[in-house]
Amino acid sequence: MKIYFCGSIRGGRADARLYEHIVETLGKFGKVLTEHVGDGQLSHTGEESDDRAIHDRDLEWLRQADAVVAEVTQPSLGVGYELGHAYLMRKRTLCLFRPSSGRKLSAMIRGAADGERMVVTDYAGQDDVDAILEHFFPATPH
Ligand code: 6IA
Repeated sequence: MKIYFCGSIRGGRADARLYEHIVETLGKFGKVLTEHVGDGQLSHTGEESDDRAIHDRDLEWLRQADAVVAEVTQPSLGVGYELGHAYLMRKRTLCLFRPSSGRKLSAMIRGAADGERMVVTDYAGQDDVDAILEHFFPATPH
C-alpha cells in the first residue's frame, strides 16, 4: 500500500506538527511517499529548490499511490492541485478538516466527496487521527 500524503507547505506551516503525527500514523497502513510534508523542520519558504522537479516528482508519486490522505484545514494551492489530480486519477482519497479552525472548507473539496472513493471527514484534532485512519484503510484493497 503506497500512500500519498498532502499538507500545506508554502500555504503556511501552522499545522506542521499535526502533519508529522498523521504521517507517523499512516506508516501503520503503508509506505508514505511524501514524508517530507510532515517534516517539522521544513520551513514554508525553504531553500530555492527546483520547482519543476518537485512538481514532476510529486505527480509521479501521486500516479503510483494506492491512496491519498490530505489535511485540508490550512488552505494550500498545492494541496488543492494535488487533490484535483487525485480525483481525475480516481484515487481513493481521504480529506481531513478541522471545523474548530473557524474556516469553511472549499466547496470544490467538500463538494467532490462521494463518501466512498472521495471522503471528507471533519475532526477535532490529533487524538481522532488513529480511529479515522483505521476506519478508512480496511476497505482499501491491499
Ligand atoms: O502550495 P503548497 O506549497 O502549500 O503545496 C503543498 C503540497 O504540494 C504538498 O502536499 C506537497 O506534496 C507539494 N509540495 C509543495 N512544495 C513541495 C516541496 N518543496 N517538496 C515536496 N512537495 C512539495 C517546496 C520547497 C520547500 C523547500 C519549501
